[in-house]
Amino acid sequence: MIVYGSSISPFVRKVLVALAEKRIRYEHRPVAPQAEDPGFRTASPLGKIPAIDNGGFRLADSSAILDYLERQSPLPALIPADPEDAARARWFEKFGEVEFNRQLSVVFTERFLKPRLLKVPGDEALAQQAIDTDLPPLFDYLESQISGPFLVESAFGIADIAVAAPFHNLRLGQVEVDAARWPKLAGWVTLTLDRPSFVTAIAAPAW
Ligand SMILES: N[C@@H](CCC(=O)N[C@@H](CS)C(=O)NCC(=O)O)C(=O)O
Repeated sequence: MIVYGSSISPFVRKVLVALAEKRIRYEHRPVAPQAEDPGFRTASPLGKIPAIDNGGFRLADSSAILDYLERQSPLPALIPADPEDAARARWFEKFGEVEFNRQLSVVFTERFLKPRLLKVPGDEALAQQAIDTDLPPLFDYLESQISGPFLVESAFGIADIAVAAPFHNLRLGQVEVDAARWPKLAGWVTLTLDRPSFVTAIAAPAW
């Protein structure tokens, strides 16, 4: 299987973590969004990362890809069998992708992407607004939901993958969860990002 996309993307990271958890072998091509690579553009009609090509089966979108991987290689299960747990896992996946990603990408863009990669100044006021005002309610919510090592059920799965993946981008924006204010969240983030699958995904080439 070929996986397209820079590991700096939280969505690509989701796919790399799921592949590592399921011990599926892959070839990583760390292309940037909208890259001209013809194989990538066929797999990703909108030019977004990630995308995969599994022996000619091409697919974009991290959620669609994780669904496909789950059906192709059911073990270890990353989507719970119980209907309510599965629904909650999906909720957390969407929460990670939409609400959380929207706020953290402000921090990531202004503090990392612009100054470090695009070589233009970032807007620190925008980053600070996200850190001081927009992210804390989301952290409060996550703190209220954590009662064990995993977000849903008694096993690691897509909820943990999708919500933890963006936290690495926050780290790149020099933001760590304040353990005094959000102790359960801080512990869960550290535990999850320290998993071998996350360590491998984070270390994968960005370009
Ligand atoms: N829902 C998609 C989102 C993918 C996405 O937005 N990726 C970003 C990079 S983090 C991208 O490729 N953006 C380029 C663009 O929107 O043109 C997924 O889960 O894969």
